[in-house]
Amino acid sequence: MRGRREAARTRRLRSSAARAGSGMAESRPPGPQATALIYDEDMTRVRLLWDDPECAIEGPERLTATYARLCHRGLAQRCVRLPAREATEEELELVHSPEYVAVVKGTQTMNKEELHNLAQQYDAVYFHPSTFSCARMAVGATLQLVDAVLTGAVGNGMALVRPPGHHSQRDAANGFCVFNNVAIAAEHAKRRHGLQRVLIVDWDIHHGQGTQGIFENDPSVLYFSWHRYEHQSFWPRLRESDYDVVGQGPGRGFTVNVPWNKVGMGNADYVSVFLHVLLPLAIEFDPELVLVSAGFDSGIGDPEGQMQATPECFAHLTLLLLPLARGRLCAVLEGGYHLQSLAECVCLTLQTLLGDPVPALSGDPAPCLSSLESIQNVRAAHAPHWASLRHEDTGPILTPSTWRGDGGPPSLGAQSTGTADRWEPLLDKLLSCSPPSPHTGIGLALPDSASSLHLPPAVLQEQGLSLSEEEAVMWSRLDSAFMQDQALAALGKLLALLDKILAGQVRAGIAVAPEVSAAMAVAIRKGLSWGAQRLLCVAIGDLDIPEDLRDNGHILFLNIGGKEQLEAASSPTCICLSGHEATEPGTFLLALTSLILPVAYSFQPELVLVVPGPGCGLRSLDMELLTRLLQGPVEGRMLLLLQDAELPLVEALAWALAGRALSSTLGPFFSASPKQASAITHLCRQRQLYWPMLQVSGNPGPSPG
Ligand code: X5A
Ligand code: ZN
Repeated sequence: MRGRREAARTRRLRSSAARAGSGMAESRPPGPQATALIYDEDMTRVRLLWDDPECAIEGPERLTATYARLCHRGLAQRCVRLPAREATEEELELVHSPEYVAVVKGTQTMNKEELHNLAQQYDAVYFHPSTFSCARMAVGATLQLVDAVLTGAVGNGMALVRPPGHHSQRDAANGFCVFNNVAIAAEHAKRRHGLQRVLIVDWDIHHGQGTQGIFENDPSVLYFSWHRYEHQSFWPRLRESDYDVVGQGPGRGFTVNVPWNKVGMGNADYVSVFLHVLLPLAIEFDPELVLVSAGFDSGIGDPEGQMQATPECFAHLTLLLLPLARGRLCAVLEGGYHLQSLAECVCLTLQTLLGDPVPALSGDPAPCLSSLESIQNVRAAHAPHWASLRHEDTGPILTPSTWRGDGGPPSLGAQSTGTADRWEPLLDKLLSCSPPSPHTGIGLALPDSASSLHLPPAVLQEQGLSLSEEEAVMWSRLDSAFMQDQALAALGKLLALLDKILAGQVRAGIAVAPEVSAAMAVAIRKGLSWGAQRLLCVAIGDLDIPEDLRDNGHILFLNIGGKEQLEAASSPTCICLSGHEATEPGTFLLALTSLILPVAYSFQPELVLVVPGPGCGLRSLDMELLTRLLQGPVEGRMLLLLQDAELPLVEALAWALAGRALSSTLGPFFSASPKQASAITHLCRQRQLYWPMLQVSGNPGPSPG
């Protein structure tokens, strides 16, 4: 019965997606990889009818300005447009009480005075005669998006909705929110689609206490929120927003709160929390669907948040979430009150959902002391509940009293607009810059024998240069007597492809070589001769950096799963996690989030070389994951060097370079062996003074050496 109804819904969705798409010249055809966008002008009808400075920021122009910019950038046109609809009362009651639904329904026929009186019963809420219809449409739009993603009609998507939802509770409106769009969607995904694990990522700058309350006992919904807190002095000023509130009963460990105790948090703080808190737990949880409570009051310039994360930061946050749930991600608008910043942040989020490479993350790649204390505290609070944190000797939880007030009095919260003004000039510069140029494609340097691969559209097949023996010897430092024609041809193709990447004609590429360690040395020499200042080489398996390239200040060499290298321990530019166990799934995922990505984000390379060498025991899924995520810190400029034998990998990795979601979910969690976990922790501590994003606590690390 349910199966049949589901199938009917799928057909409806597919045909409406096709209809919406056919009118637009550049629409991507609906399919598993398409990105959905839902926007309906009807949701601009709700507005504030009386004087209330607190609520005045939540106006219709939030949606119109955002949508206008999406169109201007050509992003809306690349999406599959799905129609919104009004949710049924039955759907609202998945989360809300019938009594509360009736109260909101009653506002349709109220006059201004009655609306005002009702609003007074709640905190920071206004009503309008169109509130009931708009709020039902905000829920309905969210459900349309979730249905489209879960039926496979699209890969991911975004819903631009008003009113927002995450403060709304079973029986109460709160903080501009009437119905809890995302909570209803999570419940719907569980009940109507049979999902067992849903992750909600709430990156709005306010605590979604409504969502937290609805799922506090529920282990099937992992709720993550960061929020401006300032030791409970920022709205909604709740004790239950602190890091030590982790859920109740069977839901213990499934509520994750990261309080920001200072304003001005920036890109490095946000990305650090994702790498060191959210991702390890999310990977262990292995969600089937990711819902993002996508509020952009956490972006720079916002008068509520007073934070400094730039629009590109949201591209990185999105990229970091896409490997989960096979990319089944639904972003649903919550807050965001600086119109230009909001619009730009939404653009970068949607662009990433569409698979475009993410732009560089600006600013100092070091989290501040206050955010490190929050990271330390939330990791300690969750260590009892998650295997991925259990090995951590997280140190004592710092109680607020030991550090409250250090660095000056807590800011006044929403009343102080000083920070926003100070950021205005930077913001203008940031937001007026021309739209990013369309990214260039992928290049492949493959042996002639490699044909009939199913590759993403518009890949360049490198024909190669013909190299003289002298040139080959110069680049490879190998005796030409050992070089066969095949090796010579591969070398010529590799150099030609790298030339194009370095010149920006091609963004990323894959080169296949008969001898990958020689190819790695050639690629590094080529990068240096071109003038690269920061080259990151991630080598997996038994690979060593050639003597002449060691301790070169421009190369950072990361070796995972190779032989023990004693000299490496003392070299700041050589980081080795040795032993074949290092490439087993559990250890590798831990190394990826806690070591590889933090080092890469701290180093800010111009080019990344990824080299699975002899004895590389990584699953192909882990190679896809590494390929997807390591593009973040390098604007997508990545060269993969594969051995001939790895040819079957080429296809999957070409798609990963082109921005496609992973081919499967990450699957059941494996934990790292205690020995490997402590080796990783040791490396991170040892290197955190060089690479600040490795830090996970406010305690200073040892001095290097
Ligand atoms: C959705 C959202 C904020 C309410 C702030 C009240 N609500 N001062 O961002
Ligand atoms: Zn908010």
